[in-house]
Amino acid sequence: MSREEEIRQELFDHTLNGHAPEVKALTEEGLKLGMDPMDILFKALIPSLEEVGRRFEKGDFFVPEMLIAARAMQGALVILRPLIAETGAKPIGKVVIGTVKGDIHDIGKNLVIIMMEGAGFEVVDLGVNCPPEKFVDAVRVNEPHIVGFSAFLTTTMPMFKVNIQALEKAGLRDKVAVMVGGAPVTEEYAKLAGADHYSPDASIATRMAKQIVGAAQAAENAALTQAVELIDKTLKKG
Ligand code: B1M
Repeated sequence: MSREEEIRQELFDHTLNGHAPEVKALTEEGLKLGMDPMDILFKALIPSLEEVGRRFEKGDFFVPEMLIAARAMQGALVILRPLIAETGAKPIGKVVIGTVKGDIHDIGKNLVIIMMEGAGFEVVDLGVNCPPEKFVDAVRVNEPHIVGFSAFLTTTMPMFKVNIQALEKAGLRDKVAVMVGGAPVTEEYAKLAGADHYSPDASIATRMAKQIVGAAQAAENAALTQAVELIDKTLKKG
């Protein structure tokens, strides 16, 4: 087994057992050896948290174990984040995102943010347990292309619809694309809730966000061309 493979395995085991100092040290060692940050994330840290979830479901792990595993993962994310997210390029679009009311899971949401920032988006993070009014205010103030709702519990998924209704009530629904995601969410559920887009993971969410902004800009350009043509025609008539 190469040292890189050992590091992946050790990262998996130490995250599973919530050993934050080891996870931090292994992440640093892996990077020094030239390991890809995305590789560390998707081949070691995320699979480990998935295993935590499986053990919780089976009753082998309880909330404290989930919590320390999450903390260990977050320590690694602090190190990986600048390597994945900072492009220094001019923002290609704006996104407001938060975890819905009643839900305090944030690792998945934070990964979406890191990858979107890495792709050049300006992201306004509203944190966790975010009430509808906070989403509405942030959309009004920031005028984003996309507002994103994360929900990780079947009991908090209904907040998608509540948030969308709050946007409608505030007259903002047609000004922003709504994207939803989170482990228990499905495409079908997203449609039923009235969302425009659903994405199962952070990288698809980022690709989708680029398409949404591209389509919005194309529509803007078409409207501009139409306006210019109309002015041209009017001037010629005159
Ligand atoms: Co909780 N938890 N948890 N938990 N937890 C889950 C989600 C669970 C699936 C575990 C299980 O039973 N297998 C289960 C939910 C079951 C359900 O409802 N279907 C569960 C439960 C039940 C609970 C509690 C109710 C437990 C209790 O108290 N009895 C409680 C609820 C607290 C609350 O929110 N009110 C609870 C608490 C916690 C901790 C606080 C201990 C901790 C969270 C720490 C933190 O986030 N800071 C925790 C953890 C760590 C987990 C698991 C183990 C890991 C979650 C995670 O970070 N996954 C989780 C099990 C699991 O997911 N397998 C579990 C890794 C992450 C990268 O994946 O979150 O799916 P994910 O994010 C993905 C996609 O979903 C997507 O992209 C991300 C990256 O690719 N995505 C989007 C996310 N947001 C998106 C938005 C988008 C698009 C895509 O557009 C806007």
